[in-house]
Amino acid sequence: MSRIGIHSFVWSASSAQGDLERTLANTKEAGFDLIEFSYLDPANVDIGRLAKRIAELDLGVAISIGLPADGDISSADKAIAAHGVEILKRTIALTRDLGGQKVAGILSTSHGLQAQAPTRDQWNRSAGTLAKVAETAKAAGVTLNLEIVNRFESNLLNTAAQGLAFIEDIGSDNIFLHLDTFHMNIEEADIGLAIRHAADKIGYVHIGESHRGFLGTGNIDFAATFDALTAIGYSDDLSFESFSSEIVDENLSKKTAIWRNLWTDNMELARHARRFIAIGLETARRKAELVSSSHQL
Ligand SMILES: [Mn+2]
Repeated sequence: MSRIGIHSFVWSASSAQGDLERTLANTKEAGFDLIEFSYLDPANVDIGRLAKRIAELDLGVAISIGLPADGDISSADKAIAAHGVEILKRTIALTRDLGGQKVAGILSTSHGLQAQAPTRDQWNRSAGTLAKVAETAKAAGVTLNLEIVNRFESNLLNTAAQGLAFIEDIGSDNIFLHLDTFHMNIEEADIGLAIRHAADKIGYVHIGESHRGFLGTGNIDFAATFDALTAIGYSDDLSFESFSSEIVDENLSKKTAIWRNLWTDNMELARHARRFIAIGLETARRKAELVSSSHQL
């Protein structure tokens, strides 16, 4: 059974201890199994206490980031690339210290609109670096899950097939794909077919609507998405991701172009998403049972 998670920015973009603990309480109250902290800045956080609270609430935890322009591991600038490695290593350690097993997000390049086409050198530099970072992650009991995002947010990996080729080049068994329905809806020929194609390399999934608001109120074919996840036997984590101008993170809100207020009541949004994903998965399972049942007399 997949754990159903929620992106922390549904609740708050703050890294203050009180806000983080409220985020955990809200996550539990809305019925989720896992919290995905994004850009968690540990400067003013008692990590031991936060880890204890996560364990007490019986929640899973994952951390997602997008590398910044001055920490792009695909850069030819050695100082920039080294800064990226430092960020990745810090994120791995933080994930481990919170009791988590997954680092997700845009890890192969910087997050944001690029003015240049990608190059083979850029690909090779990123792959070579990730091969080493994957070993650090493995020693910490953490996997790296590369989020495949649309063309406006990265120039290197925009489809699951590109991600598979990239992982093959890296040659590590500790790197997986982090797929996201919002991005897949823009770039993939077919979300369901792409999920089936990537099958056993999928380590993390974001469930987000085409406008990033309430699930089912946009144009994403969630029935096909849940059917494909069921068909490949996906039992790993699925997290709901939604953004509104209601919760603003200076960095991420701009990079992801969150200009509209798509919701104001985050508890209502979260409870709806939890039900939507659970019913979607259950419906897919029931359909799969029906089509495989011979109903022999
Ligand atoms: Mn995402």
